[in-house]
Amino acid sequence: MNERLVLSDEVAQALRRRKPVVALETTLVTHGLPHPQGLEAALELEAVVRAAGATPATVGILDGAVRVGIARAELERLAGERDVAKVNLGNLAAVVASNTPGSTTVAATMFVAAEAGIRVFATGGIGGVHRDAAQSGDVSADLTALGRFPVAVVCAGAKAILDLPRTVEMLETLGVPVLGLGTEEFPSFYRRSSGQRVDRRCESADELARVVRAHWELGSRTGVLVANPIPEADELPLAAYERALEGALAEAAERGLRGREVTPFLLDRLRELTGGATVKANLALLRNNAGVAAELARALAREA
Ligand code: PSU
Ligand code: MN
Repeated sequence: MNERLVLSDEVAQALRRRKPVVALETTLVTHGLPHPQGLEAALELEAVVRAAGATPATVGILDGAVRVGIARAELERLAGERDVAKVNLGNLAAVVASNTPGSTTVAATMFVAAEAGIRVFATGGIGGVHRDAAQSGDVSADLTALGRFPVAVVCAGAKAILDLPRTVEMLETLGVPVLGLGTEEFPSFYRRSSGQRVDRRCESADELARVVRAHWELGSRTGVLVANPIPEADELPLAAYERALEGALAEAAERGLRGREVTPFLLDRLRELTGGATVKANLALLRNNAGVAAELARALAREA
């Protein structure tokens, strides 16, 4: 393989033995959650994946290499360092070449997972088409990656900070199947509903695995999006959430924020404006997604 891509012994062995492996991203650790909750979340997600019978492969960039499966001390290092780069498809090479630490977004993690031969990946919510995309042109590279790399991404939909109808349209344009686990609706991260539809409702990990497998066996090389809604008990109350969202979006516009800083800014303002409720919801949906991803990886490994 590729010497810039360093697999931990555990991940390498699991892949060699065709055991179920679940990739995990690190941007949510460094940019999506406040310190030290990001680190705690990363460790907890690894534990959830293990408890469900799969091997976690947390992806990050350290010492000039992309690491697939990072040890606890390294994760602590990444979470503890300031100025960790948020890495997507465009700046990956620059961060690796400059020997600076980086955390991988959904886009970069999908790319790395595909290169490493990992088929399943759990995150919180994907990036998508931003609400002001008509002016700013801001469309997340997560969508590009979904259209390009054959990895099943388990998420709670896309954050409602985005333009969800246009995000769902774009997934269709890219030919990415959107499968709802126990739902017909595309979830909106902190909420179970969005008014948008999924392509197909599935009731179990086995059913998800059948569709995912069919997609790739047909010869498609795109990703598959598994939309797993936040548990009902963990949803944010709608009114409080909408108020906070309005405030956060207005502030981002006022400050003229652009590019990679937009999503972390909005997440952080939502946290402040809801008194930490968004972080609690975020952690709940992350755990939920890690569990489903592990089950999906196991179902895919069984059929292999
Ligand atoms: N979901 C979360 N927290 C996050 C993100 C997603 O719960 O921090 C991150 C993911 O890493 C995703 C990125 O890839 O935000 C999208 O950023 P952008 O909109 O700049 O593409
Ligand atoms: Mn963007």
